[in-house]
Amino acid sequence: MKAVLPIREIHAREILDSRGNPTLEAEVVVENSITGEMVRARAGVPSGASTGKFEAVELRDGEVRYFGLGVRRAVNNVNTKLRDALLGRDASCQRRIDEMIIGCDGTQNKENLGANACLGVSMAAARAAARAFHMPLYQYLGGIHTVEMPIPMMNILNGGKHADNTVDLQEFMIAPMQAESFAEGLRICAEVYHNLKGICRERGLSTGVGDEGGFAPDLPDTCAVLSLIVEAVQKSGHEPGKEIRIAIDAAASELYDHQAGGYVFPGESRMKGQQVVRSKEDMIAFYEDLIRQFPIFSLEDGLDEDDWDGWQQMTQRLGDRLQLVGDDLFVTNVRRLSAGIGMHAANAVLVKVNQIGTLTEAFAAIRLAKENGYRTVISHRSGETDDAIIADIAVAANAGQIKTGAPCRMERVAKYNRLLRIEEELFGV
Ligand code: 2PG
Ligand code: MG
Repeated sequence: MKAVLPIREIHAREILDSRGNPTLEAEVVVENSITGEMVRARAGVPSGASTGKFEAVELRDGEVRYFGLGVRRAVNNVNTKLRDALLGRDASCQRRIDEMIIGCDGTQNKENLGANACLGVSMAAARAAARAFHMPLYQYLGGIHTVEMPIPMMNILNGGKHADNTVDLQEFMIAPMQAESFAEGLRICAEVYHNLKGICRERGLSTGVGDEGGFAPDLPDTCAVLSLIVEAVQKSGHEPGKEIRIAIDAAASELYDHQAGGYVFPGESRMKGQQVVRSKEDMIAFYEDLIRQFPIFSLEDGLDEDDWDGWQQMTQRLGDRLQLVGDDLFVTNVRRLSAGIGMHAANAVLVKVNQIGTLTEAFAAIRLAKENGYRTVISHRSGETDDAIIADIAVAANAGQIKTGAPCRMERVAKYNRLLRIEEELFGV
């Protein structure tokens, strides 16, 4: 069959991400075989800091330049191998394009070409196809199924690997539970963010921000963080637990210490002058205590990525009261997700396209989650570009939730702004 949108050119380059590290940007040119029109689109690949060890491989050069973080090898793989494999192929069939990318790489974890190379091309091809059809990307990806805007999980306070403060858990987020629209929810959360800044300033706490734009003050422990957030919510005129609820990404794989045989909290240890280590049982009890005191509805990566047994226990104990999101645990990988579903580990999945390396595989993970009653949260990475594709994906997949940082730093805000435009297009608000 003649290609509807034959790919005419593929090109990648090295650009910088929001942390000043190199990442890959890909461009795909397609020809609309009906009109003869040539259409070009590009996509930027994000990059994590608290990376799960089961993620697809992000290919880095390991040379002196950029402290080893250059992506010239991945760029070269796009400009040679992927280009050769895909020129002339039909961009209007994303599944086939992605299968070819996967086949060209030939490994389980994309270590050959690099998930960064694969994803750049996968995303740019989708965007080029949408553009060639004169369709918004969310509509191209989701068709007539696009019916729902995601609820934002807005990060307002950073810790862990995303900041140099004493806060041990990585992300503290707020979600507007009763907002009439995405735009209204965004306003509510942004106002809380500003009030949190005011409170920090009044208390002499730092108002500098972490990698995802949330504030990053030194605080004694997790309860102190949550109390501050509750105060900011109240100051904004909202009832914590009703209009606004709290989500945490503990990123516990980063805290787990094999030698210590448990989860080490370095910041809390420093503030208390004694080493704080929690076993998996302690961690579950710790979360249970937190949800008793604070209106937390969602907990991501509460335990280590290898601790299936702990995840099962935690899900049994807290799963009826809490959304338990697997990020490093599942790494957007259908194999790990189906294992987790079989074990009743977690009840939601975080979806990061670069953890797996193609759009088709990310959508497969979303589908599998939904079929099994697991909730889905589309997510940015701590290292981002100005590419807002996750906004389109969240809408296309009716994912329900998106986490994309603070309303601060343009690489985060770009996603929120894209969602505002999509909402206007879809629902006229
Ligand atoms: C996470 C992400 C995004 P990173 O752990 O969920 O917030 O962080 O991109 O550093 O893995
Ligand atoms: Mg996470």
